[in-house]
Amino acid sequence: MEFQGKKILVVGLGKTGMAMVSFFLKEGAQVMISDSREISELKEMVSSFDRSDPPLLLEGEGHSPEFFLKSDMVGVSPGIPLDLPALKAVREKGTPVFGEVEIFADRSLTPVVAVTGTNGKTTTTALLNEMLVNSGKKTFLGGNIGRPLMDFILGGQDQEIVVAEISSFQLDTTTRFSPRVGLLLNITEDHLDRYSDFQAYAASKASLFRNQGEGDAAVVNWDDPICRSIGEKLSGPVYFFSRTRKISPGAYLEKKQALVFWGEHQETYDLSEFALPGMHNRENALAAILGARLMGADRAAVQKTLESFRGFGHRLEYVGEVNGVRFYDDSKATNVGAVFKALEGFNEPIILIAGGRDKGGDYYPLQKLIQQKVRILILIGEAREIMRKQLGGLTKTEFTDTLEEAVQRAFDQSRPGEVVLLSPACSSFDMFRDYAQRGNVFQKAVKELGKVKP
Ligand code: UMA
Ligand code: ADP
Repeated sequence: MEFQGKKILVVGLGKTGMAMVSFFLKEGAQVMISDSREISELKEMVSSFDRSDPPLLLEGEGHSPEFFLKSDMVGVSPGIPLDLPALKAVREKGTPVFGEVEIFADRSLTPVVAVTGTNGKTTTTALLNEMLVNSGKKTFLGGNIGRPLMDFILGGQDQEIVVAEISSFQLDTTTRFSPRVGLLLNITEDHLDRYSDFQAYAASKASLFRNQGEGDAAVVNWDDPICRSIGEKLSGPVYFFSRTRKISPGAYLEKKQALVFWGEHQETYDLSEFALPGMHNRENALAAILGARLMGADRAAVQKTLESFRGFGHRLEYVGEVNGVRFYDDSKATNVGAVFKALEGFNEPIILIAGGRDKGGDYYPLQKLIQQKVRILILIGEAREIMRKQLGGLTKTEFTDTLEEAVQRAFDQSRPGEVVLLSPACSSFDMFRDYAQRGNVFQKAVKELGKVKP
């Protein structure tokens, strides 16, 4: 891809957009920027680029076809809906539209291990990265996990492996990305506010493998029927992981052990010191072990990492105990699949706090678990009416206006031995900046209830 002297439009000036602007300027392009933020904010954001000749062309407060049509190429950020009228206009004209992963694919020959799936991406990507680092490998960790892959290109590409978390949004704007090893963790309903239907979303995830060739490999969840059917259609080597079936080559969970089969040869990893909660995290561990070993991690380092890895906050994070009631912050559970796994993991009666911004999917898959395990359902946010319609008849259900009130109501009605769980099944943007802020507000409210025992 040639950028020198071209007029390149960057759509969205978040982390990805800022990295793309740096890159295109370095390449000698004339850069245009379009963002929904106010123009004054955009000016402030680009002031660090110190560019007056030729000046950066800015469009604020929206995206107009007129502005877009002035460009020769368009680099879009992952959060930008691809059906934007202005994007349609440039596509009709034949102007190339791509995301930063496409530029990465064009400019890098470094082997990539990439993780996608509806849930568990961040956890698995970080675990796998740690396994490689503990094996002495020099890695670049990036992608949807929070650091654009563009930073690898801008940083001189001096790592030997790129470990990438890849979202479906990122897959939608690349045609050439091809990981040496691709991991597909699971596919359940999410982001249906952006995709036409579930099939389109699943197809986006499957596209992780579309360019793989000789020497590449896929690591795929056998227990997830959609992933399995994608894996079975691949022509290259597939390493399935499963909690229900021993497959060779592949990985299998047997009590507190991970058994890995490489044809004739077998390896065993001890998971008794693995600190992350729930069976889903053991599935993530199986995937990470396979991915790391396929990328050259050594066995002892993989075992050591399983014992030392502590994961991240807001993912079924234990907050503490007040008067015999245990509180868990699962604010990162922004879809039904994650909440399903959270509920599955408890044997105690649960008071569930859920709700937020709806993403267009169904809450029905939670019905059985709500009926079996949730004693009280407290709903907050924009989605509370639709959630009450689909889940409300199954258990005692209430509304509160704030998360703090929800925590207080949960505590007032709780009994010793019960669990209060924040696992929203929705995004946080109706009431909070992001999932982390929502989780922090929850944790603060718990701490204000009284003496919290660790
Ligand atoms: N914007 C517009 N028009 C719009 C929407 C947004 O101009 O219609 C602007 C915003 O004003 C803002 C910019 O676009 O200035 C934000 O762009 P972005 O949403 O693409 O965000 P980035 O900061 O570039 O972050 C992106 C990923 N965000 C999304 O996919 C929504 C980050 O994943 C990722 O960490 C980062 O690139 C680095 O690769 C976040 C995420 O929520 C964590 N991902 C989704 C998820 O995990 O479910 C897919
Ligand atoms: P992602 O990056 O895909 O959002 P995270 O590791 O951040 O994944 O976890 C997001 C949510 O999904 C958390 O609530 C976590 O408990 C849950 N989760 C993690 N792994 C899995 C899995 N394999 N299946 C279902 N839910 C999972």
